[in-house]
Amino acid sequence: MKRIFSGVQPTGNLHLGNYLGAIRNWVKLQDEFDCLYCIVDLHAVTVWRKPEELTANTREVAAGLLAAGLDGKRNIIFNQSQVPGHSELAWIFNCVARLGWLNRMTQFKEKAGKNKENASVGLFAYPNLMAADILLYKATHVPVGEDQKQHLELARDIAQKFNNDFGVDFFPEVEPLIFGTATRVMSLRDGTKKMSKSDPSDYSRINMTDNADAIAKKIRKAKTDPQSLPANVEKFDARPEAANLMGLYAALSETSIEDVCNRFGGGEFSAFKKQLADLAVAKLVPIGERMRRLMEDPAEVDRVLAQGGRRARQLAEPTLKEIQDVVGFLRP
Ligand code: AQP
Repeated sequence: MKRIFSGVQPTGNLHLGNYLGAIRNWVKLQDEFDCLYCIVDLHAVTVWRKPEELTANTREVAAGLLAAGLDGKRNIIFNQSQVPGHSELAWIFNCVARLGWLNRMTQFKEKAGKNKENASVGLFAYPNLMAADILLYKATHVPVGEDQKQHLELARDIAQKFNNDFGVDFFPEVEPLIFGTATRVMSLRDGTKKMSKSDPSDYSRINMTDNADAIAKKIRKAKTDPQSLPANVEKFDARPEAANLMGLYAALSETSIEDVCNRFGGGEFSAFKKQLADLAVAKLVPIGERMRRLMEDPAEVDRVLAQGGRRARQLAEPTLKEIQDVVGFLRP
């Protein structure tokens, strides 16, 4: 059986990068795989969050997933803290993974910044929890963006070391699913920085709840360079903002980047931005409207999450018991 596990942090401001790089692909995968989509609130608290914001963001992300077309019946949609097995398996993996492995994780270095000594232990051990998320359900495939590739490699290493240490063939090999387009949508203010929920500038990202005016304004104000649009991808390295906007057009219209270069290359940014804005509005506004309606009905969102939590626990509990037996924990 092919099983997908994927997660998104409830850190507010779901954006076009989350949609194109992850959620839209998840919607396609639900036809082919048995899928668990998890709102990873345990990961979110590796950085301090206001409790009421964490709760609200969890509901907002759930609403975003449902509004984008994920079916709460066909998929298991839940927030991570409802299933204690994630934390329990993460502890075992804390004892399997080596310090040296975690020291190599580039995302910790980026997120901890200069003041590494002051980062939480949870932020450092984050990849072990991610390995637990995936392996608790013996997921076979994980859709990953560029930035998560290193963590998935680590999950594979942990699974292998666990199997070797205990002389078992317990955890399957997890395969990455990498999608061709929009693996890294960049900030509208700086084409070298990832579009991110936590960027202080709201103009850096298009939020899934932005209305048509906000989307058009953000695209109009997006940073560009003084030249006309590049006619081929060879120019992209030197022109990150043009590459990002043209990449967005390709991803939203589901055409190739070469087609976008052929169609708009040599043209002016202003005319292109109008077309990009129309396209983004057509794709995102209906999702944003559904999302807002769902956010006005938190009971319905909570019902989907509660049902997902129950189903996830049912899947996780027997696996966790088997893991405890492998490790030798007494279950009297
Ligand atoms: N800019 C992006 N381009 C393409 N894909 C992206 N994803 C996130 N940003 C981009 C993908 O969305 C999924 C969920 O991501 P996440 O919210 O769990 O974590 P993140 O990657 O840390 O996202 P942010 O926006 O940068 O959040 P903050 O600012 O809170 O750290 C993942 O599949 C991710 O690849």
